[in-house]
Amino acid sequence: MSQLTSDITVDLERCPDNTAGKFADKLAGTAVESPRWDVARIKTLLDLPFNDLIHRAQLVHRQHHDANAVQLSTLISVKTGGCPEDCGYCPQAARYHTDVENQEMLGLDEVVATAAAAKAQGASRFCMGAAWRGPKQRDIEKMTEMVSAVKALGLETCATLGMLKPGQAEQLRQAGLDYYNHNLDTAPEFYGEVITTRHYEDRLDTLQKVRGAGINVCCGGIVGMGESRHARAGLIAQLANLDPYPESVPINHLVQVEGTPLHGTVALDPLEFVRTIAAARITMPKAMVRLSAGRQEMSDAVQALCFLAGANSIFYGDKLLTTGNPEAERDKALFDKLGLSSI
Ligand code: SAM
Ligand code: DTB
Ligand code: SF4
Repeated sequence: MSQLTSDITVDLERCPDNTAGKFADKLAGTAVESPRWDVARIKTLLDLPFNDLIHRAQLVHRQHHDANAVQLSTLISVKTGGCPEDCGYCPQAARYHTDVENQEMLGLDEVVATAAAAKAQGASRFCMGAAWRGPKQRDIEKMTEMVSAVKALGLETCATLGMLKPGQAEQLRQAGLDYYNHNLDTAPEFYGEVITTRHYEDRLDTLQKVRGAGINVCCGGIVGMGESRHARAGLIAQLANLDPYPESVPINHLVQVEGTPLHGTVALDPLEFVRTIAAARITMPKAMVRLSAGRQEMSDAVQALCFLAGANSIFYGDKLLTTGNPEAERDKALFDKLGLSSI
């Protein structure tokens, strides 16, 4: 074992759960909480020989999860297109010319029927997304009806509606919302290359509102936007150092959509994506790590490596919000091939 690898091993054994780095540093009589995972430590993880990294991720994964169980989550876009924001990856931003057609908010019946069908297909979680900068009060009222009705079907509920104003998270919680998805998307250093109409701080602020209302935090990012490995370490560090770290961490691979600024970005080596999943698993042991957007373009072999690296949830159903996702039949065949069970 290399010196580097054995250092990391020692580190992880000392800090097997979300306690890494929580050692008080008594300097001049002042107790200072050191960051639990600084960027350099995560970069060291990402730089490990691939087999060592995956081995570490498997050890952590098996300590906290059933290694052969993967949660199925279905997505619905309850309000599509026409978004005022400028997220460089997003086909729903009004300012980019993509094939996405704007759609008014869906009605309650259609959402409930889609959720019931997803449950019948085996999904246990249902995530409702809207192309908003943030919801207006009348939107929240409709959303709370949807959340209650989906929850009543016995599904875990998640919503991703953009930035929240004071009081909105509480209303969603009261309706039965289990998780709120709001991604940091990338490292602070790269963020400005991708989005200018809202700031990193705004995102952290919404996450705090979600946490404050007692809703589980679902927060992750996108890989393959032209960022460096150092920036991927920076994203994972931001997520892992949230206190507590998110219960749910979606790792998306950029889906390149014609008309968006990030269309044409040089493709990322798929093994870099797998490494990012492994780093998420190691640094956030108990979280659900979700292999999210980008699976349609991934081989079965790369997806299998993602599961090996600690991913334990996928989006299930032939559409994400506006882009494609593998057909349910392809996923069933993949699960059979890998001996995975769905939860
Ligand atoms: N409008 C809300 C917001 O941005 O918070 C909620 C919906 S937004 C589409 C949810 C997340 O989807 C984004 O934060 C981003 O991480 C992800 N996403 C959007 N377009 C993507 C793409 N082309 N490839 C990968 N992930 C994407
Ligand atoms: C997340 O992190 N990924 C999902 C979910 N949260 C809402 C969204 C992926 C969207 C991919 C592009 C699209 O289909 O429009
Ligand atoms: Fe709007 Fe969300 Fe797309 Fe950004 S990611 S443009 S906020 S829908």
